[in-house]
Amino acid sequence: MAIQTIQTTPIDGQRPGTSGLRKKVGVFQQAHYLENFVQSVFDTLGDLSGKTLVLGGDGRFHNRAAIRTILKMAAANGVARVLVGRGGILSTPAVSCVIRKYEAMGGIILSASHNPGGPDGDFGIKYNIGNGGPAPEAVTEAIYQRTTTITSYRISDAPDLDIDHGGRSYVEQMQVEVIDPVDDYAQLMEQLFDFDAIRKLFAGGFTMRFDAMHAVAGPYAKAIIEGRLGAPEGTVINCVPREDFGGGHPDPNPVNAAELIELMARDDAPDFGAASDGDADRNMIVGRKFDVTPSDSLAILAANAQVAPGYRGGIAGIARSMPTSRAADRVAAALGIPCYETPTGWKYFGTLLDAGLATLCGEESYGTGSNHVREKDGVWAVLFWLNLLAVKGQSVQQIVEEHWQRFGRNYYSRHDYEGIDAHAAKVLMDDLRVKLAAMQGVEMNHYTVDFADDFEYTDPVDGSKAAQQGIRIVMTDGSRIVYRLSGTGTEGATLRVYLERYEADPEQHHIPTQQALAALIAIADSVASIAYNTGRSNPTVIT
Ligand code: G16
Repeated sequence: MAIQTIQTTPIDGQRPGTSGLRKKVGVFQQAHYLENFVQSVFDTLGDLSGKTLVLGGDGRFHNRAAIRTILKMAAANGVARVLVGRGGILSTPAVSCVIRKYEAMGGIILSASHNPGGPDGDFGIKYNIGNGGPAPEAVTEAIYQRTTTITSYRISDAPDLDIDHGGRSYVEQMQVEVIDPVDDYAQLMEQLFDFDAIRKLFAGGFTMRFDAMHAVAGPYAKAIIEGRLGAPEGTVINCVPREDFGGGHPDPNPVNAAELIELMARDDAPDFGAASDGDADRNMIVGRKFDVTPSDSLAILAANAQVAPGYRGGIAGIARSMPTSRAADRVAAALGIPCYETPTGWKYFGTLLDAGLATLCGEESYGTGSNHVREKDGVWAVLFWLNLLAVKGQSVQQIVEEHWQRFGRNYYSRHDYEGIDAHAAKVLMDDLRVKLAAMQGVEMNHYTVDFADDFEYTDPVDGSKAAQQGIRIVMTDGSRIVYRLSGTGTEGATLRVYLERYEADPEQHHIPTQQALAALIAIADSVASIAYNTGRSNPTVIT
């Protein structure tokens, strides 16, 4: 075995987005592409001697090849030890859990999350720091800067390692420990939730369907929900991770998880439905004939946190991304705790969680989590709901409707225009920015604009700043329209339009969502000239 230094030149476009570097598989397969990025990560981290790294991914196409390369590069860069999930498998929240448990310096996650996989699909890589969470902007920017000046990378010429069986081996001086992907995570879940109560729920005939969408949540959900909690076999479906996610789009929303939604709409539907995404950090919660929005899910878990043993002592605060509905704010106000509003991206929650300011966090994009790890966590959210259902003895619908009665309902929807021309998207956002100053007081469709701005954030813990995080038009009654460009897509641009309206009157809580938001939708279209700018008369996806 020998360590080789390979000459290379910078490759354009390696700036990480909302959550790491995501590109088409073909881009990652180009000579030196992955290596340049990984070497830039190692160069940014500095001295790696004596340090432990965690490594794993969601099992998508190119996962194994990337793991082989990264192990050889880690060894050549002086890393002391790598904990790698068996078969290269570790969900994003499991990486976070393992980093924290074994006090690793950080971890490398191979995933493009909810983006489709396979040879023509997407691949991604991101670095998580020692608190278990995504590297903050300052670190990802330093990595990017390094990719622009890189001239060589180091790699061992050792043969490929067997990662399909547990145990220890060596690459150069570096110890590699192949770990069970599920064990550490399952132990953590057992500490947080009342597994006895959930076991009794299933023993009493409660029925559930968890759609793992052929992605990495499968092994976790199967081992915990069927294995440890006694749900009947078949409760977890599509549970073997496949390199192409079975050809599907592993994004748990009512559009992409249509099979589950159809099942849950039947008279004989299970009591509870759930799904998660490619790397198991997102979740969708569904009742019988009843979808729960991610924003409501966050608010409901926060309002009922004391049902779970891990949160019995109360929660210190809630954090939500700016476009997420303000349902959680009402809960925070009732509990007398703060609610923090951050830019989109889980990385912005890290400092709040570390400082103990927030306990629960959530995003409209089907992400919910807490201070147990530093990533959003799909299986965690589903277990929290199971704990809640077990304690309350009510249906999903009853729990949500009772919540609305107490706090009011925040009607909420997101309209996505996917794969639009990147220049057209920029023009649309630039035009909106120009209009902002003149919008205050303007009346449209019975709404009056209270203020309009481009969201800026100053982290209350470390003072770091983020600008241009979404254009918001806020009405005098608190209704909102928010426009953002996605930071996770790999083709053209995706415009997201977020719509929210608050309704206190329980008599008005059962209007179909798109109808309840119709006036705001019309305003959103006309203010941004969406059809004109994008050439699209309808969104690609409505959630
Ligand atoms: C990532 C981030 C999330 C963010 C989501 C959507 O999720 O971790 O915090 O809400 O992207 O981002 P965008 O609207 O920019 O596409 P994931 O599940 O893809 O890692």
